[in-house]
Amino acid sequence: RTAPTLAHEAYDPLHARAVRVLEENWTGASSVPSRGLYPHQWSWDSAFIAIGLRHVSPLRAQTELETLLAAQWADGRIPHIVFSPSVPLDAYFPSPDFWRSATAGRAAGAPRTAQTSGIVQPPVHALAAWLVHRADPELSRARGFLSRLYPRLAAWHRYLLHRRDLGGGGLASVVHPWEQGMDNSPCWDAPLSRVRPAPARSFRRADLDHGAPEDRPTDLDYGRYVRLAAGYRDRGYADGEGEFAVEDPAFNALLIASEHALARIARELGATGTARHARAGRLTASLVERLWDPAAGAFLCRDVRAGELIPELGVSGLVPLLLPELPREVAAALVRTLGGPHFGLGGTTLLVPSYDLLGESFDPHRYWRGPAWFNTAWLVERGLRAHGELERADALRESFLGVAGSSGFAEYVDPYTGEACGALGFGWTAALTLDLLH
Ligand code: 9YW
Repeated sequence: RTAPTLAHEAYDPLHARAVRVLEENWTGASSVPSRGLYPHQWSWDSAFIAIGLRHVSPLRAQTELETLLAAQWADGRIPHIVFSPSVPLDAYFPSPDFWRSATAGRAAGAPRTAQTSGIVQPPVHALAAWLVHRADPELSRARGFLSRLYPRLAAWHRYLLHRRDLGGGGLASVVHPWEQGMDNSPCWDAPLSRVRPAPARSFRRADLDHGAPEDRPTDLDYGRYVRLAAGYRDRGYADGEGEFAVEDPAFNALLIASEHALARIARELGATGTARHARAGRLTASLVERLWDPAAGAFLCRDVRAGELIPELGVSGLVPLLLPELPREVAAALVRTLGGPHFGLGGTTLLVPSYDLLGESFDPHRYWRGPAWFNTAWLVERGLRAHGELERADALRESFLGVAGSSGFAEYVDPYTGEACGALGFGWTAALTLDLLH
C-alpha cells in the first residue's frame, strides 16, 4: 500500500506552499501544529488542519480526525494533546509525566496506551468531520468514516453538555485557559488572579526554546496554568470542584456549530437529526441570554465562580457570528463591532485582532493579547458570509490569503502590519489558506 500524497496545484504558488507546510507537518497518521514548538497532536489544531487537508487528501483528513478520536477518554472527553511517543519528554512542557493520564485519569477513563493531556480544547471536531465527509462522500462512505466517528462525537458533546455545565445554565465551562485555546487572553486575567501560582523553579518552559519571550505568556501566567492543571490532575480529572470555571462564547459557539453538524451527520446516517438541531437552537438561546452584552456589542465571558460577566473584549466574543440562527440585531451589532474602533477590521487592522485595540492590556505581539490569528479570522469570515456580509467576507478572505503568504504561514501576526510572530509553517494557517483558496 503506498502512502497517499497530496495533490499539488502548480498554477497557484500560495496553494503549493501551503500544501508543502502540511506535508512537512504530517507525521504518518496525524499532523503537528508546528515542527519545533508543538511536536505532538493538538485537538482543535487537528480539526482545522483536517478542514484544509480535505482539499488535497480526503484520506489524510479523515485519518487526522480518526487518530485524534482514538485517544478519546471513556467519559467522552477528547484530550487537548495526544503525545507522540517518539518525541523526547523535554521537547514540550507540560509533558506526559506531568499529566500522567493513564494513572491520574483512570477513573475518568483515559486510554491505557496513548498518553494524553487531561484537559480539552474547543469542539470543532463534528464540524470538521462533516466538512471532511462532504469533500469526498464516496470515500467517506466506503470507509465508514462517519458511522465510526458518530458515536464518539456524540459522547464528546454529551460530556461537554453534562459534566461541563458548571454554571447550570446549559452552556459548557472551560476549567483552564488552555482549554479555550486562547491561553493568555486578558479575559482570563480576573479569574486567574485568584489562582496561587506554582513556583517558577518547579517547572521548565520548553516553549521559550522556540519562541521569543515577549511574544509568549509570562512566567507568572505559566505558574498559574501549572497550578490549575496540577490541581485538576490531582482530583483525578473530576469536574466540578476547580477554582477556575468560565463560560466562553467561542467555545460554546463552536459547540453549537458542531451540534448542527452532528445533526447533519445523523441524517446522512439515516436518522432525522431533528433533536440535535433543536438542542443547538436551545443552546443558541442560552448563549445569547447568558453571554450577550448589548452595550459592548459583543459576547463576553462569564466567570462562573464569581457569578459575573468579565468586562474584556476578545475575539472570542465575535466568533458566535458563525451561527446563522443568531438574532438579526445581535449579528448586526457584531458586524458593527468588528469594523469599529475596538477591532478595526476594514480600517486600521489587516485581520481580526485577538483582543480589543483600545483595551488596557492590548499588546500587538503578545500571543492572545492582541495579535491576529488565522483560525479566528477563518471563523469570522464564515460568519460574515453566513449573515450575507459578502463584501466584508471577501475583503477578509483577501487579507487572510495575503498575510498568510507574506508571513510564511505564521502562527499569529501583528494585526496592524501583518508581521510574523511565533512559529512559522504553522499547520492551521496553511490548512485554512487552502480552504479559502478552494
Ligand atoms: C501552548 C497548538 C496550541 C493551540 C493553542 C495555542 C497554543 C499551547 O498552541 O497553546 O503551549 O501554549 O494557544 O490554541 O492549540 O497550536
